[in-house]
Amino acid sequence: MKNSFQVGLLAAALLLPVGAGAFPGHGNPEEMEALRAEVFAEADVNDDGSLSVTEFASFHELLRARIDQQRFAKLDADGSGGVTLEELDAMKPHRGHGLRGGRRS
Ligand SMILES: [Ca+2]
Repeated sequence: MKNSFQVGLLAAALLLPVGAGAFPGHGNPEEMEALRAEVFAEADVNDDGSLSVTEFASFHELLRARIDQQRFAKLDADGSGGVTLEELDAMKPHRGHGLRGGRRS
């Protein structure tokens, strides 16, 4: 019982840093805020200042697409239009502010 609980905690802990690293805007709240406002305006098709259920769904899709675009651009260090394994690896060390950063071996 205890073991499966601990394994569950470990699994959750291992997933956290990856999840945080998935959103480049996390390091810059102002950038993220600006992006959100921009995407909100884009998703608000009838321009009434609020999102309908349909607009809300498209807001999420648009936001995700924009975040993916930004993330890709940051990963593609040489601007080749493709991300290599080395470029992916290069992003890792500076993001390690999770559990790994606290426990050095
Ligand atoms: Ca609207």
